[in-house]
Amino acid sequence: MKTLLLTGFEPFLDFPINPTHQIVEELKGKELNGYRIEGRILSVDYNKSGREILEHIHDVEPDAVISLGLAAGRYKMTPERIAINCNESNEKDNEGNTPEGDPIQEEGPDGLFSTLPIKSFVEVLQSKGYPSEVSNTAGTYLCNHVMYQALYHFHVNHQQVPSGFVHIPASHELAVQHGKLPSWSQTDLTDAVKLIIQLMP
Ligand code: PCA
Repeated sequence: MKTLLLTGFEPFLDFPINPTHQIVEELKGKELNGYRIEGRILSVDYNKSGREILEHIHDVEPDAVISLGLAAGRYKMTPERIAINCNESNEKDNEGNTPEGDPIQEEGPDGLFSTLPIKSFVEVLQSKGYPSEVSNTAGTYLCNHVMYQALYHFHVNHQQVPSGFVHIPASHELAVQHGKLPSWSQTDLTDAVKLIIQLMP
């Protein structure tokens, strides 16, 4: 059986919970579409999260990687098209880092495209009534960082492992605690991720 590495993140900034954590907890160990799901939670730390995802790739030897991140304020499920070679944030990560446009990989290309079937993800989600569109920017915070690190790893090692990132909206639970966010039910968030896993080659 093939293996899918599914990653989420710990809470960060003023978001007391991260719904990606719950999705990963729910799906880890399950078998879907011929994949056994290995779930891992990443730190929100520019100095750690890239190393963590590479360690998980090394340990799990996945046939595919889907990373999930919270995009609080977005109301659609948004597969990301591209990761850029840049760390920048005015807002602190969980260790207080605020990089100012440093490259993620000194020798890396400016951008690396997702190798997930992002158009098919959007089509299937929309066909089931879930708001979804391709996003053309993953920002320059930890989600972009992790997406770039995984894609760069497969790029330099010439490995054809589908890999990429999907940003998700807040859950109702998070929205109530936070006070000002569009949200989906946690069940819908998890079901939407199951739908995209069903499309993995
Ligand atoms: N979302 C952040 C980092 C962690 C997360 O879940 C981001 O969009 O970069």
